[in-house]
Amino acid sequence: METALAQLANAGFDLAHTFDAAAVAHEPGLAILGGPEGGTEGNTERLGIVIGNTRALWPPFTHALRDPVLAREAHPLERYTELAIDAAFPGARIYYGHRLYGATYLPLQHLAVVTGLGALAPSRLVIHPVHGPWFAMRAVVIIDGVPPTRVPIAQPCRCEAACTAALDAALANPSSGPAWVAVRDACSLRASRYSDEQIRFHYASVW
Ligand code: B12
Repeated sequence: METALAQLANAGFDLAHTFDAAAVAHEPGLAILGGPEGGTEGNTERLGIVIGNTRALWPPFTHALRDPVLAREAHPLERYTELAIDAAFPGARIYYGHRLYGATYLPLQHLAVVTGLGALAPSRLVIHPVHGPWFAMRAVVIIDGVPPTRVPIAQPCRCEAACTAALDAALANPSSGPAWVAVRDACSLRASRYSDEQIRFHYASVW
């Protein structure tokens, strides 16, 4: 697992949060993580890992975009994510945040909250204790192993009225990229803020 995670960190996926996949399988939308055995206690394939990234993604991803095949993809970041995670964990069960399973996405925000990766703020963004709102969750990998016990964490940021005001402003103007960036910027934890270039890329559809 360490080698696979080091390989992913090199590719810019520098967050790996382990949890017990069987323990969360009863949560809404997360039954799929329990696996074919339905997440029973005897299931050994229950070490879940949320793979994510911070601003560390940007240099390796922009380097990879020099490949014209990747650059021509409709969703190059999604493709880059799949290539990197599939290569790091060949044969593992992998669930991607951008793919539909049945009719829904895997509810990664809910998973992050119940496993203590972060806490949900009034802005409805999950806040990481170090990176604040400046991180993304990309996939969940399930492998054999002994999982840790995780519990939800307390909200790590000071939520001033600015946080909800920024969300209300964005909801009133949902096609405004800058309004959605302001929701993240309203958080008191800002040390890991993405570069302007990375922000523009992630908010391109609403810029
Ligand atoms: C679908 C989706 C969207 C849709 C929302 C459609 C809708 N409202 O119906 C769109 C494309 C608009 C979107 C936008 C954004 N999203 Co979005 N989105 C998702 C996705 C893929 C699935 C959410 C889902 O359906 N969950 C399942 C349902 C059952 O759970 P739910 O809690 O009811 O889900 C709702 C909320 O998650 C909400 N939502 C989704 N994104 C955001 C962002 C904010 C700020 C808010 C208030 C709500 C919200 O939409 C869902 C359906 O109603 C998740 C990744 C994942 N797999 O979880 C990312 C995710 C929730 N989004 C995220 C982000 C950051 C954003 C953006 C702020 C930035 C961006 N460029 O992606 C923008 C905000 C702009 C906007 N207009 O909302 C992050 C949140 C990270 C965090 N720290 O909490 C996630 C986890 C993706 C990631 N890579 O980390 N998103």
